[in-house]
Amino acid sequence: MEVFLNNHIEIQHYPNEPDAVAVSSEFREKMSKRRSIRHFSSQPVDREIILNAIKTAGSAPSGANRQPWYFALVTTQSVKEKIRRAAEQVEQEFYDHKATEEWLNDLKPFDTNSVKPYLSEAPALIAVFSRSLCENEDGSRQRSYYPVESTGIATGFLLTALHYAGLATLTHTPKPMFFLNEVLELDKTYRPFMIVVTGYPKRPIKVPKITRKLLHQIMDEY
Ligand code: IYR
Repeated sequence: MEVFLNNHIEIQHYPNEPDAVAVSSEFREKMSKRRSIRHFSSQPVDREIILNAIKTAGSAPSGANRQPWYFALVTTQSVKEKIRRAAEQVEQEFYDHKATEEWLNDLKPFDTNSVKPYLSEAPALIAVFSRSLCENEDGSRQRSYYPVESTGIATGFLLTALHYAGLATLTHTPKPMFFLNEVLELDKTYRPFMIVVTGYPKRPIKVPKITRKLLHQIMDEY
């Protein structure tokens, strides 16, 4: 009889999946179809899909299981517009002054500029924050570990879940992003990580022609 630590439970996951290769290949194919979308239709999104995707994000691994993430789901038009105005100011500074020539040149294929209609047109914005200090149930504060790495993983889960449910996404990271704290009235323990824009794409769906690195370009075997 095996002995477990008394704070451990036995689980029955990880069956030997007979079609594992096919399953992994289908998943690869599905994920490879995700594209960053910059034009959204006004078609509403079932809130349940987004809540399920945020729950999925909340199941990500994190340092000492502190779950140091926070998701602000923004669907109120006036709040989206506030975020858009603030983000466009930051982006204007980027395009006019901060970005190097090289950076602007590298962005040319994506046809971006400081105007961000998607921030007010997409049905939902999910502002993702990481927290180096988190509240416990009793209101006391606890430090977290690897908050940014953990939140990055959770955001990957979020994007995957939204894509799996047929929603388009865009990751948007105007820098600096502290305007999110002001607009959403969140204190400085909430560190803005990313804005995930989601909804259905506006048709016809046009995206830049891009390629993906081949396996041998992104891995080696040792
Ligand atoms: N944040 C700016 C610029 C930008 C930067 C990178 I790196 C991109 O991959 C895309 C855009 C913007 O959103 O326009």
